[in-house]
Amino acid sequence: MFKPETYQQRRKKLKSLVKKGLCLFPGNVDSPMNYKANAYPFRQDSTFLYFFGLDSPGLAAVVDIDEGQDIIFGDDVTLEDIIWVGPQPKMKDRAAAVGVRQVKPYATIQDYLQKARSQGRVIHFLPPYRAETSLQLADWLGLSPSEIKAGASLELIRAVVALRSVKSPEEIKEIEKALCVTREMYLAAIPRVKPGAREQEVLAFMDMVLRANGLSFAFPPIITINGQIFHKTSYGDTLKKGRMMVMDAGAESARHYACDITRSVPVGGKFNQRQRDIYSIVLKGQEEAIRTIGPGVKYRQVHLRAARVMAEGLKDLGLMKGNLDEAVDRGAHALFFPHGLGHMLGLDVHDMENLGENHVGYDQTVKRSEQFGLGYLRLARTLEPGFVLTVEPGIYFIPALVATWKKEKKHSEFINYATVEKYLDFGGIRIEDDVLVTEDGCRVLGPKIPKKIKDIESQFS
Ligand SMILES: [Mn+2]
Repeated sequence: MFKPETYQQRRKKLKSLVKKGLCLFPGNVDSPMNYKANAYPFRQDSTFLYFFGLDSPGLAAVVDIDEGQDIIFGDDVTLEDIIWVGPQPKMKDRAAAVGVRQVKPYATIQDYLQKARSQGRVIHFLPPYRAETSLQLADWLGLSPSEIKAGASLELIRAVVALRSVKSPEEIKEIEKALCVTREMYLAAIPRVKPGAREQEVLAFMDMVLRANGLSFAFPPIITINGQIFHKTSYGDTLKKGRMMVMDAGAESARHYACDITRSVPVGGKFNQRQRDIYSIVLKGQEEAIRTIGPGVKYRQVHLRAARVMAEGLKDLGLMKGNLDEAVDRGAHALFFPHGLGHMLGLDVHDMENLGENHVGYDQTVKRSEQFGLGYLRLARTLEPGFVLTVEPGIYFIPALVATWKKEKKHSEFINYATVEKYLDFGGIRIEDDVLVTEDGCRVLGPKIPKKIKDIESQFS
């Protein structure tokens, strides 16, 4: 946890942004895997962590704007709990550690909320993403789960997004701690990318570093020689020379801040000419994107800049042709780069995505595009100092997408399908780093993780 003042300050700012009523923050509960006592690893709700810091199931909290007070609802452990899980600090002391003086028994929250409702006060809550939370809110507020879904407070969503989007120095430190461990993970895993190994063996080396540091993954890692399948999270394929291993993974810090790094490594450690060509294009796109980032810049522009630079490289290789400004404007590059350049990063790897991507990554002036590829951009809005985001361009050869576009003669004035078809066994390459927007530009967070071709090759001996 941070200092109590950190949480007090955050709640104070929340009170200045939400005009009246009370803000209700249900914590997460244990979620059973196959029976109640065999639960998934507990992960506290990120917004609850942000305002109240306490990292255990069975808690809820209220920021009462009207009466200017903060309350945590939770129970001290019973003797039975102590027998099974050992002694725990008192709720009163736990609450004090996050600057909260008022603690009430968990069961009293229903009466508290009913009283507030009977007084006609507004109860703000965020859209729940777990069924248990929906049912809990429905029960507390006397609404149906579908009414809960529709009843989330836009005012609270906007306030939370405004606060959580700008990271404080202590939050950035957390992300960088996660990045230090993530670097170790990559240094352990990269030399294992050898022909004959399985993806899961490479993953095991990352896992070992994580566990030895007492941490876990911030999201299910992608460790695959089939990088053209974006969210492939099975690890059974055998590594073969000529394939690129795409590794997209990140540790979550002890205070639950995420990081998100991707490195693409040739199986066997030596880039062949084709891999060198495509890798250099992606790296150039990423470096140019990072150079473009700064306050006041729209992230959609950064995305399009990366796309334009990569299109140039693809044209040099004979994969694209024609007027590239027009090609990028019309979305032809999305054959190779169909996803967005990046997303916000913080307590969640896709930060605050549960509050609605359009509230986090878009604003009044930047609306989501309907174009294939560009429309997948999670973050498009104008950047501000304190934002932390990922920069992750990629080039992929997705056989089904190539076949469909070719058949439709889609963008045939910009794409040399005959040449593209020679790359259908290539897979994909993505390079990702985490970047902090500063007052005058940006800073790549964390220690350096091998990225240049020679630095990757030198990891293999
Ligand atoms: Mn990412």
